[in-house]
Amino acid sequence: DQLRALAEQVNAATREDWRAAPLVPGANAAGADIAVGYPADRRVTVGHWRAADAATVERALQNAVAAQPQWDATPAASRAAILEHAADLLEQRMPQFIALCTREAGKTIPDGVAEVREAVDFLRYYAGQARRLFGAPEPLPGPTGESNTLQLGGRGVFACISPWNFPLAIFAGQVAAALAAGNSVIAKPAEQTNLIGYYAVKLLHEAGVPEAVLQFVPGDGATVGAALTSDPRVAGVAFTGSTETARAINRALAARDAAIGVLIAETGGQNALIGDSSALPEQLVKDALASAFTSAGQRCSAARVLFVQDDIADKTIAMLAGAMAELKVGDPGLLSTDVGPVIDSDALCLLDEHAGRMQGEATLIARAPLDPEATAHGTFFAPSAWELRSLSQLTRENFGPALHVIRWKAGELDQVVDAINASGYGLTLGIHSRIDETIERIVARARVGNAYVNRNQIGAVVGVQPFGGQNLSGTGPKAGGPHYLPRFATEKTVTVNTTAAGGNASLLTLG
Ligand code: UN1
Repeated sequence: DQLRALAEQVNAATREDWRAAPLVPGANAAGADIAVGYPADRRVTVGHWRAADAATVERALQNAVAAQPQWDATPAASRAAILEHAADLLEQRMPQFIALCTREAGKTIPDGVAEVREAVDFLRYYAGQARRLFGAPEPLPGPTGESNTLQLGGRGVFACISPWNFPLAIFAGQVAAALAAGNSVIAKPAEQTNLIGYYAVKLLHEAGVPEAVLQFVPGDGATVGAALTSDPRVAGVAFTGSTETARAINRALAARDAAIGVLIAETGGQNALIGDSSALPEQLVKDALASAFTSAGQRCSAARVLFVQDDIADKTIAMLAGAMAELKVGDPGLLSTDVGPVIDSDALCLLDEHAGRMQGEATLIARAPLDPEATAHGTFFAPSAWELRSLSQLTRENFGPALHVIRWKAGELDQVVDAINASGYGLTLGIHSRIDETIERIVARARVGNAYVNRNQIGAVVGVQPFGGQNLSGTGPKAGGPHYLPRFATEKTVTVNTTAAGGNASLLTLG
């Protein structure tokens, strides 16, 4: 009932004239308008945006450099209060932001709710952390006659390059951490979700972030993104997206004739779910479905491969096929929809290509039905599952509702984990087992960032399950964890001799 009432508010907040343009004080917003189509029905235009040109990016850099010292000198508690005010505003405007997520990103309404909640959580979490870490730095232990403190401050200008799959939550997480730490921010969201980025930046301005401290420069990675990451005035980049793009950003940050910029990247995954013969089949299938197909599989945390022990495999596969036949694929604005569209036609092409390859190499387990009328004009991919012989048949992350099943036999558990590690990715891992030794053995051997036991493996909660991977899956530190915010900061150790004598109390005492 609550969700139904919210859905009505979302519908009432849905508009077709959303507009985004660069938010850069002193720049002219010239250029052509680019139309944004509804992923569920490409004939519908939901809004327009205008890209930043080179002069606008240059102006944004100048503004950001000029504005940062004052923002850095603002007490951390004041910065935190602004971010907390933004969290309150976002909560009040949940229906509008869910409407934007549905119309621009094709998110279902429950996904939209989770998206806004996560954004609110990130704003409050980093605000709270900034109060503690920046407000009154804890004195370090040291000898008498000396005071030692570690003081945190902003690094300078941060570029926040956020993804379309969490256009509000990850955007808010990156921006909140960078701002809380005393940086000025230039936000360049993924092109697919510029409307959400624009309205989120406007909301942060309304909450009190100065316009030169948080600027919005929409555009593509090759021009706007590259202009930012190759510029020596940018001290660091927060990025979520592909491993390949993270590599390119890292090269750009190192190649500049300036300090090597900091990269904080969350990238892809080839996430596995392991079920052994002690797993409860209903629970395993339920969690496999949720992990693989929620958000149309467009989460880097999503399960891509289910490793099931052979003695429960037939039953599990039959139940999976049965459950997939019941999935409702269609308009994300309807509460009855389980799986919405994928983000755009490029994403659909890659998935279709993968399905074509699987046809020759794997056994189809199930494809969820697509209602031709509801899906004819959108970028829909029918949730699909195939049985594979080995993980090496997957050569890339398939970003969408595509699940793969591989059987394993007793005695092969270590090989299964080694194969998962050998993919090079290390983001999430699901384990379904009732045997403690098995669970411990898998957790110890797997090189992953987030392991989930007997539950689904998506939806990490800020501050509760710090999120992020190893190896090809990212640089760390984990988002929503205690070490993320300090990575956006410089550390200055300040040692003061509190006596009238010269010398070095540390050496005298400890040396
Ligand atoms: C991503 O999909 O880019 O745990 C990462 C989760 C989310 C994943 C975010 N926090 O499902």
